[in-house]
Amino acid sequence: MNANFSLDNWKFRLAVALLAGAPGLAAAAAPEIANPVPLQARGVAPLQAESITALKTKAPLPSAVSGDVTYDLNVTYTQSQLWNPTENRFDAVKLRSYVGGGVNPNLPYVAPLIEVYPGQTVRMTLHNQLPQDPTCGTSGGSANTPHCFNGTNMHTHGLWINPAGNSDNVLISVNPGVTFQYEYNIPPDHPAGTFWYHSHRHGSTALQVSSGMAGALVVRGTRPPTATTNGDLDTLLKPTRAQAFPERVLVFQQIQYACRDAKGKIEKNPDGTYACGPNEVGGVEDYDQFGPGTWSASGRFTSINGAVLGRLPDAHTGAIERWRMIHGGVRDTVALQFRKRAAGAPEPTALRAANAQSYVDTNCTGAPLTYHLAAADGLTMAAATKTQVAVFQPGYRWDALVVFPEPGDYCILNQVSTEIGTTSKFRPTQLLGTVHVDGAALTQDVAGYLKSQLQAAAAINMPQAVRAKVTGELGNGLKLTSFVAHPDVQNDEVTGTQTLTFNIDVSQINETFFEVDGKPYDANRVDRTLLLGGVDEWTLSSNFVSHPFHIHVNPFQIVKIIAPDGKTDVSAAGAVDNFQKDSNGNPVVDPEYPGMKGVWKDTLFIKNVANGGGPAGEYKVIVRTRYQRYIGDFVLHCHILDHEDQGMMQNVRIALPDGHGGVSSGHH
Ligand SMILES: [Cu+2]
Repeated sequence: MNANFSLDNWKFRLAVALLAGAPGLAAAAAPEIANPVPLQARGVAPLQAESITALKTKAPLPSAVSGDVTYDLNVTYTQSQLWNPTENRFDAVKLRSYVGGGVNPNLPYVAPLIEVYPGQTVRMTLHNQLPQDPTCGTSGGSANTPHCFNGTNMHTHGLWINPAGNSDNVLISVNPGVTFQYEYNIPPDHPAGTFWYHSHRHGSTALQVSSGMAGALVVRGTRPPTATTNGDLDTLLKPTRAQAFPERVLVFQQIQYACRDAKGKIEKNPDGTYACGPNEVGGVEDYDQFGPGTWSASGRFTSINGAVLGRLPDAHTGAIERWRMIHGGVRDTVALQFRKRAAGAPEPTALRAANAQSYVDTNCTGAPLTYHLAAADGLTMAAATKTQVAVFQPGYRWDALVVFPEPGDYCILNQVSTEIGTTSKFRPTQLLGTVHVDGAALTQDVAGYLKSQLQAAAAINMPQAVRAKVTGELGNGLKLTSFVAHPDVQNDEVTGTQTLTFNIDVSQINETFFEVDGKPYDANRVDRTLLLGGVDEWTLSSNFVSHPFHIHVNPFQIVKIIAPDGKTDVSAAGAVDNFQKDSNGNPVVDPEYPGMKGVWKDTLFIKNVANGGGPAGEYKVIVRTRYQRYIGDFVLHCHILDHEDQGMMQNVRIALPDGHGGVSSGHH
């Protein structure tokens, strides 16, 4: 059968396969990767009507937005299929998923896109329609043993909103049969940017997110900079006649489905990759699917917007595209790189572990594409930063400004990523998808072109009062100073310190403990009480392997990251982080930290590069955060979500000061 990658052809084959009642048997090309379908708001007009297949050009920005946007999401088992490049066919799967108005029935394992403006209230009604779990609540056991997989809740990752009550509260369980309406008041001064949402019920988080229960949440901005205030990057990237600034929203997911034999054991191929027979249905049903090395060993592919090894809508040379990218996976790094594919290369069909790398080596042979990172975890950076690889840990977002300089086909690669949870294993490059580019080749280098095009956009889009300032900043190292949401935390603002150490205690023979500061999570313990209005400097480290730190509510600013030598600040622009050694003892250069100084984030990798852990491999990560506006109880945790489920989490409380230097408690 001749591989044909057109969407219509794929849809036709899918329809035939579904009519035949054997979705697992379809042999067809992988689907086109559209932007996620916007979740249809109930009772109000959607913010933006848009094609699901075409690359999106943003609608004109409204001048002011307020009121409610009301969304409904059902949590339910969904039977569908996922492309399996290893077998060159679709596998039938049945996975817990979010179902809401607008979900693409062919790609159901990515949640719909939610869009909101600062000043609006999102009312999201979550209907848990998963079946009752008879084992839940009867078996006892530790809260840090994953349990009750059909209980759920909702987290709006990165939103700077109230963590309590019916807002961004993850300390509740929405059990099967229960409906709950979350109410997210997005304050008028909330930054615009790329955020996401996912389930966060302690004990089922990894299992549900690895089933695809994650989606993009974009806060759109309409506020240009003024003489006295910074503005939204969206206002600079408004379409002009010369540049449409099209946008892609890309959710990377690691859907680690498996088929099980009669005894419940995961079925595997001789090479150790997960195996599903043509008549079997894959699922994510237990925590033996998670652990160090399990993702790469499974042979599964990181999906983009629910599609495995798909093709993005075409791009055009010279178009400045905003790629809003979200790592919605569970535990493995994605190191994103683009390389032009050799002319005449075959489409990637069967990519068994043995030949997946050789396909990349033979065909994805262009030089790595240079692109620019403009926002980290949704927050616009002080300058657009040139890179050839963006390192995503679970929970990370990067907004990139991508310009393809030449026509042709490009490989989208997860380039030789370090595996989280171990420090010495490397996996081969994984092809995640392709994008076709048409048009004439650029005659200018990408950085110079970007600068001149953004300056031209500033001349049109920026108000007179700030036009010269913004143009000057862009001309001076592509600075985006006028679009940064939070002012730098100054030395004299800091009112206190916090320290945090991740650890995995493997000293016990029968049980492994996942800990923060030497203790597994206890739902009934408040681990830190922080003062509203305070500004803390945190020192973060890991005693054993590396973990992505995530804290809810207030973002933090990276001050410095000290390498295991105790002196090198690897967060500085141009720093070289080569303190990790490969299995031959040679240093490995890690692009993860250099350039992070001053960046605002909500999730950050805390490295330990010593095999076996301990202080010899510890990085000291210094960040600062302000506790503003919101009080209440919430969590910080490792964003390797099976670590979180097993106890690598703390309860955090922000409380009012008592007016006498202490913490207010009760009514006194
Ligand atoms: Cu961890």
